[in-house]
Amino acid sequence: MATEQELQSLFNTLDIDQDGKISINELFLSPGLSAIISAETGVSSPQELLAMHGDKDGSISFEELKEVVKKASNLT
Ligand SMILES: [Ca+2]
Repeated sequence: MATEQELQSLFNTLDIDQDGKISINELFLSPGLSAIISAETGVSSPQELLAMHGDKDGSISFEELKEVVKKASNLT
């Protein structure tokens, strides 16, 4: 379970180049954090998260991430 604030904080930490999107490379650079996001969204791996919900360029925005977490009912 996470609040939107916690999710935003996670997102910012993962978004190393701060372009507002989390890329597959950034997920690989922070395996611990990406595992948390994986758990929050109910998918088995960050890679799957990007494949299912990310943009065509293989990255995911905060809004997209938030939607996925909402659907997984983990956003308090
Ligand atoms: Ca980024």
